[in-house]
Amino acid sequence: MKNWVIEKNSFDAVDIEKHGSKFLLGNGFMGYRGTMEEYSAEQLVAVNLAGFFDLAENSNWRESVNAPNPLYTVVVADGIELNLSKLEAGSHYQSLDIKNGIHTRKTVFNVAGVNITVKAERFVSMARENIMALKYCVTADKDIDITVKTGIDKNVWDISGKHLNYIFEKQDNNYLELNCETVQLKNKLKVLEAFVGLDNIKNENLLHIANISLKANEEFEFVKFGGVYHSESLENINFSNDVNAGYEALKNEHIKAWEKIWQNSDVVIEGDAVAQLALRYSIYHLCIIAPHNTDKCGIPARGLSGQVYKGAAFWDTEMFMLPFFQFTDSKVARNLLKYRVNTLEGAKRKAKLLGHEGAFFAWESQETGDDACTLFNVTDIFTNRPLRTYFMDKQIHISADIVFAMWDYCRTTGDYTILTDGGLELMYQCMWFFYTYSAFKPHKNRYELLDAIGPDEYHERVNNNAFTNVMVKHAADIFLLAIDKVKDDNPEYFKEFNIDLSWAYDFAKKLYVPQPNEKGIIEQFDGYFKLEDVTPEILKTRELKKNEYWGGHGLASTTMTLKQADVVMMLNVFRNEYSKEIKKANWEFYEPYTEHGSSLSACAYAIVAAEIGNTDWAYKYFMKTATVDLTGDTKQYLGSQYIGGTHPAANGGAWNTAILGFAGVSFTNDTLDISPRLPKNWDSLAFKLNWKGDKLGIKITANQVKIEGITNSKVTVYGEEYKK
Ligand code: IFM
Repeated sequence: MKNWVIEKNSFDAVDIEKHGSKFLLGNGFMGYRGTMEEYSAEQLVAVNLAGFFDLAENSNWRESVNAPNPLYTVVVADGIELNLSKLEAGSHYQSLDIKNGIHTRKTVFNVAGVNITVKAERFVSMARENIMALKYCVTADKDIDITVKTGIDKNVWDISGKHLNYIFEKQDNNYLELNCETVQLKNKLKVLEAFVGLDNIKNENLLHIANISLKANEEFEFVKFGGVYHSESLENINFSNDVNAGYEALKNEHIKAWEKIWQNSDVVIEGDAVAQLALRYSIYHLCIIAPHNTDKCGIPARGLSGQVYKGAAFWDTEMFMLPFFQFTDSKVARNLLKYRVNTLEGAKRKAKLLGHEGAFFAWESQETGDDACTLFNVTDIFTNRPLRTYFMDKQIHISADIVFAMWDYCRTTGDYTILTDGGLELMYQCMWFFYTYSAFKPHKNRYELLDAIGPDEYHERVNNNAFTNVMVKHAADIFLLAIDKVKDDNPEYFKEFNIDLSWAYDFAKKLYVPQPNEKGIIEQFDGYFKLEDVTPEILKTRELKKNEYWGGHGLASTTMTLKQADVVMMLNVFRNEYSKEIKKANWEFYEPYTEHGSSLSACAYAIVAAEIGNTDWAYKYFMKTATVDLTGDTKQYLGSQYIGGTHPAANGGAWNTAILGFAGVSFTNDTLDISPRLPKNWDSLAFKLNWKGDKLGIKITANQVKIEGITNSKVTVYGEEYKK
């Protein structure tokens, strides 16, 4: 592995699924899986679209739509298709250049005693979001006749059924067009394709077919372009201009767009090449799925690597990815928050549907904000029956996570306009939801949050989950601060909120916040300490079947084994509010019980480990997080539900660990503090941060912190005002 390149020098069919995610391209509008040009649905090719959803006939849930693949290309020689998944190759190389967002492959096939080399390079334009391009080159060591078939592949990989009806297609000489409609809402999708460099073609079933007499050692090369359009982009199609710009010009502007992205988001680690690449790779993944130009969609939990988790956005965005965006690309951060504002009506509908008031945001959010999460979200491995899960109706912390994230965005960027752009209304609706959801216990003079699920999804319907209660308490405080802020900054707008908010003050004051016991441990929820004292290792020995689901009424539910960081997640989020002793006690207590069955877990343990000075563990968990999509070493099934793909929350968690954990970046309302504790093997760590309008350049070495770019903001190092 070079510093910016992920590569693989061999081929094994078992890696097809994993490599589709590992070598993913994307630009926020669409993702293109790391598959070979000749692959089709069976090899899990996907042009996965952000924010475009459908419900297939006879399916239980809506999912994101995969578009037909306009880069499909295959060579046939001596009647044999040069398809890596079916034909043994003499050699094979695949790479992803994460600096420039470029995928390449080089495969040598042997057909009838002739070595035929296929080389291809492709990118999904970061400069023009509807456009992708491919350069394809074939050579042979002896003269041979070949046929090139290239066009739009209508054979689309779908997890839950067919989503597109093909309405009409057009094929001119070097140009193909496929017009589709989604099954449920009849939304339109258009896929265009064009090539340059093929002669004497015949067009058949959306394929250009060219017969070529290849001369020994002469390169035969052509380029092609794909355009994918839906929603607003249908109104501004400029495909012939894009094609006329030419491959190299499109590639150059794409590279320039990436250069701009890395200028703000790169993090440089000296002394540890493996961590460096893993962290850059994580950042790459965040950038290829970011909604750069829209506030109509969130970031799917599996990025744009496919339809897993229905292409929906979870709390993953606010709690794991948003810190990266708010510090490096505030436009994307604002888009993400505005998307939540735009889906507030859906959150209100969900609350109403479940008999609540206010706004209960979707656990799995698609374009309208109605919950895509079903009541039966896991399939039982033993009976193949759907299992009742309570993720949708009880994971209430989601509404508080969003309030928290919005305030964090305001404080770091100094941009509070989101509050008067629907943000304050969102906060109000969320807090009204929590207030009306809570139970007031008169004998204890406190509000409690009963019947909820915290981050640890193995324990459903618990009372006073510490993470949830603390998060909601902060959201309640934030709402009151936001009210004051708007009152000061925008009295005209505030008039709308000049209503009786005494309930909100009372709720913020009296909401029960679980406290550490005499040993300093915070109980994950009421009664957790009374559960059977069993760790994941022991639980594993009780399993009857692989992929058995431990949640619901499953193995973990009566034990202390937890799926993912819960109390430790809380200590990570609110790291300034708990002492080192409390953090240490809880980290050490909960760590043995944590399965890390979710890729969201390790980064919380990494950051808190860094906080308590346990840099070895911090490093171990950091690497687990940062390499998750490189190794592909994650759970692939939840019950019998396939959950493979990329892991954006972990990608965000890797950045968070480096910056918030190792660099020790934290902030209060007006001050950014940097209190580093670098891993022993790192010589230095350098990165950029946007802080209240300043673009800070920070470099940390063993005995120095150097900061550039402070103009108006306040920055401290280990609590002392920074002096040059
Ligand atoms: O949001 C997470 C959840 O915390 C654990 N299961 C997977 C979801 C999507 O990443």
